[in-house]
Amino acid sequence: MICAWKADPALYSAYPDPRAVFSLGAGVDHLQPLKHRRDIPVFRVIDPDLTMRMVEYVAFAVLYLHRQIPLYLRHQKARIWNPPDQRAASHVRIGILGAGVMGEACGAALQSIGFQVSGWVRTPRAESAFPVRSGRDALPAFLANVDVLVNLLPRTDETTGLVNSAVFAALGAQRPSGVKFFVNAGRGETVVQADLIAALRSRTLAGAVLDVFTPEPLPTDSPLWAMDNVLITPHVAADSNPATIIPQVIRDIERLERGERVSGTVDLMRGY
Ligand code: NDP
Ligand code: OXD
Repeated sequence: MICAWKADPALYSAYPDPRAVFSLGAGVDHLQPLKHRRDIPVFRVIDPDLTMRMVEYVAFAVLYLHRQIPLYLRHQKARIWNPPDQRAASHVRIGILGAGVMGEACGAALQSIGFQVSGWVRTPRAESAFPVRSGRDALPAFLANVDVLVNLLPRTDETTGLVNSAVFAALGAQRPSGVKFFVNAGRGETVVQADLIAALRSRTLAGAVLDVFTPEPLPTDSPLWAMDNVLITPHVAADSNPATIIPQVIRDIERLERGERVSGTVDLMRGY
């Protein structure tokens, strides 16, 4: 069995017939070399510690933008005391692109603060703490009711480049609030980075908190570094914690040995 995180693809040639492969994170895009090996069961981490780290990050990012912290940082530097208007959370619509394990938890946490939350997924959802739309056809209606777009999509063939200028332009169309924000903690490749930069420059997006990029590390000459309406973090939204993850992986391996079902099943052809 192989337990891996962004392993050198040579590993998979050196050990071509593992009984199972475990991703030591939530994402599985690093396992693309195994995409056509339908015979190998692949699992990924579903860990409450990892999920809560993402909840912390997304709650922080949304509140940072919503409570105008960049403005206060600028004012503090200039010793300016100038209280601006502040919207209530209940007037702000948060949209979670990719309301999966992490997105559901983030959405529920934001809802408990008072934000209006909705989500977008691939397959119809029977039950959720907040309204969830599914499928490409439902994307425009989802975006039309979003002021703060939180991207937690995995990188797959379908999601690569999905978040583009049309998506940014469509935000909030239903009841324009004038202020649109973007948070990305999913994968950089799901966003057309040039479109994101243009949207931030034109103030189509008032601000963004970004944890993931194409490529990573973000090159030092990327315009994103110097933008006053952008906060950059170096892919740290939710770090895998060996202390919580390793015992789970061991338990899952033992379950497999006994022929029992293991959660976190991945379909690499689907991409997540
Ligand atoms: P899940 O697999 O539980 O959720 C993924 C969600 O994305 C699902 O709701 C799925 O829909 C949706 N989705 C996938 N493809 C599409 C599509 N084509 N159209 C619409 N919706 C789609 O993953 P997690 O919530 O555990 O993790 C999400 C991602 O977060 C990871 O894949 C990883 O890329 C990223 N991540 C980033 C970290 C960081 O530190 N920045 C840390 C951990 C994860 P459906 O429900 O219908 O299947
Ligand atoms: C993950 C990550 O996918 O850390 O777990 O990005």
